[in-house]
Amino acid sequence: MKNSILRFCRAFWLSIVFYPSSFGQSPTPLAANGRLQVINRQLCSEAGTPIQLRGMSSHGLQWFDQCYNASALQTLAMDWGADVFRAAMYVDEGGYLNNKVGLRTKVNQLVDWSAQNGMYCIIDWHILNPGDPNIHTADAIEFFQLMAQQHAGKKNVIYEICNEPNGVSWSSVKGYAEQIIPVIRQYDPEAIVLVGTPSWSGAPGDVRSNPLTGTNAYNTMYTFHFYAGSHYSQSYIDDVIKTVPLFVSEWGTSNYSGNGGNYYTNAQNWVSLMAGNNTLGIKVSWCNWSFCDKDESSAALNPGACGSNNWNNTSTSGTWVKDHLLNPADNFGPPTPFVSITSPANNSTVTIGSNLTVNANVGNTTATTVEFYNGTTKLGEDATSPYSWTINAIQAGTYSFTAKAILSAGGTLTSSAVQVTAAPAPNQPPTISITSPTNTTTLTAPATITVSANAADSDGSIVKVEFYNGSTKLGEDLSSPYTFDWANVAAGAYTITAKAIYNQNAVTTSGAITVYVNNLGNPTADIIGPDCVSANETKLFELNVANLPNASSFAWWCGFYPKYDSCFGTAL
Ligand code: IDC
Repeated sequence: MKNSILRFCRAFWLSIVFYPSSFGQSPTPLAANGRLQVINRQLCSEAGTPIQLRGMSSHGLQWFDQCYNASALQTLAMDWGADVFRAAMYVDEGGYLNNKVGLRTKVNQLVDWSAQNGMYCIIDWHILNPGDPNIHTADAIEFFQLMAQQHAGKKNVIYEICNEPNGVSWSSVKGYAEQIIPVIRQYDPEAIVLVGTPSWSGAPGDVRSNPLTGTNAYNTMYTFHFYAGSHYSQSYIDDVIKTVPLFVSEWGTSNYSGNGGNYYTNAQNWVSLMAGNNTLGIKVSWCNWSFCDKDESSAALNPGACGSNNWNNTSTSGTWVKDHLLNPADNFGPPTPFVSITSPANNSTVTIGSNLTVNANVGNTTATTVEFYNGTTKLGEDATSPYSWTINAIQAGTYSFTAKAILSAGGTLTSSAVQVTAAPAPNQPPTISITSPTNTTTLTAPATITVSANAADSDGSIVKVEFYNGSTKLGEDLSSPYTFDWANVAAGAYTITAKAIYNQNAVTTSGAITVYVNNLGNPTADIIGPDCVSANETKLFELNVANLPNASSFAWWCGFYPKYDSCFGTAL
């Protein structure tokens, strides 16, 4: 039976009773999948089944209000087979910042109409011009706090926090995301959050070297947007989805302008990749741009369709996309049983001699026992959940752990392997600090500067400590207490450091101290100026700062001679 007929039946029952699934119709996408989650970069149902959501994005809510009412959303769910509706709420361009209350009300209605029709709803903070999401962080925080408070606990809400960052780096977008995600999580801790990527959500690969972490990464996906007339980078995306959880929250059959024809051959290539035809078989969810009746080739409805509530009056693009929403029909199938090793992480390293616990999780089925293996060697087994096995004082080597569940219903299920290396603890560098003289000590030339340092190493031994003036080595000491006498030092300011060299070739440099040496009591060297001044004569005396690097005051005196005053000065 075709999905469209099933959906028609659901629409029929919906109009009579409120809850269609009790009558044996196919459950709605929301009823079938419940609260979504991200497992191993894959969007999954509440039960842990990998799923793909397909649906439509609105155009700008501020421009096409009449396209987004209760009957439109019902038709999208029932006739189009949409699993998800994206509410594209432009921030600028006459959008949210122009009409905050009105657009919040509209988004709230769209969330609820989506839920009533069994669809997920993406709340899209549609930044586009300007492209830096950080420009409106304060408004975004306020908006997402209100949204998360309003919709907390509803299973159908997905938050998209920045549509298409452009002219801005990933690290800057990440900084924005790190401010917004906690605001959402405070009220709606489990919801899926979508984060835009640089270059109009065209560069999700930028995330790879610097992804969000911790709770900011939990149930978070990154967006990729493509337009079939402009984007042909399938092999790039096939590679990116190996490491980055991806959601295509917007794509069009047109070129990137939203217009300029339809490119169905390339659109088919993308739809096929997103359906799971990629190296790892990952299903990528998508929303098509756009469900509106604007006269542009990406629009799914013919001009005038919205004003007459004619939601099946599709353009050529709308006809193509609707067909690809309905065929193949959704397959949200029964949850797949699985066993997986939850820790340690794949490709992790542990310290030789430590105790390592391997933890396994059995889902969507029950097990009587879980056996733990290193390669083909059985390590042991656990009959109670949470399942684990501990290796005491692990020896050097490379391990390949698997967990094998002996199922209650008979048969076995084996996890994928987790590789772990047991290696020596990473080398700890030595510590060193100068204990004397204290920073900014002032001495008199010719000075002897006695430098002393404390140096230690927790997992090795100190070979020697070297003492430096700037980058010039002064000397070294091979044994503790480490000290060096720098004798006969002329006036000047000196930056002194000490380096601890230890037996594994690592070096730690101490913090620097500055020592000042002044030429006290040497008036002729310290003072630039005349030897003698006549009575009542004004003459300039200058300090020779090269000799007096740290002088804090200046004193001068004059002796009386029959004819002249003779004056001397010095620094203190
Ligand atoms: C386009 C609309 C077009 C509108 C323009 C400016 O199709 O009618 O005039 O925005 O607001 C995106 C954006 C999306 C664009 C779309 C097509 O997310 O807002 O819509 N597009 O240009 N990214 C790439 C393409």
